[in-house]
Amino acid sequence: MEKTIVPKLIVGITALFVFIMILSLVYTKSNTDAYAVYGGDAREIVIDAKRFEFIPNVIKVKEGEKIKLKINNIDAEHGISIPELGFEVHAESEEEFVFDKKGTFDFYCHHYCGSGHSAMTGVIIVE
Ligand SMILES: [Cu+2]
Repeated sequence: MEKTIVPKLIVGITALFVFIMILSLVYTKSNTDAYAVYGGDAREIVIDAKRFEFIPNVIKVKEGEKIKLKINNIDAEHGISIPELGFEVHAESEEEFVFDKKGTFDFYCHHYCGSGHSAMTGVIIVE
């Protein structure tokens, strides 16, 4: 009896371990993309804005990708400006952009929001 239970236990524990590993991999993957919600033909990226940071502050997009940038103001009115590309998202709004130029582009808050306002920056990497 014991001879058959032990190998089954080992197989069971191994299967459970593999299952947990796969789950954690899936979770890690989805967590890095926590702000991306796929829908329609544009990929939606929600950026939380609060004094004095953007979360996330590094955004990766693919060249030619259509993105719906949405700003979620947590404490005050903030905005997103990508001067090099001529893109702007105003407080409590969303805009769609096609990123058709490869490179790294700085973005800033363009609503004055206090003493640390100028520190509210981030980058969009188009690859
Ligand atoms: Cu701001």
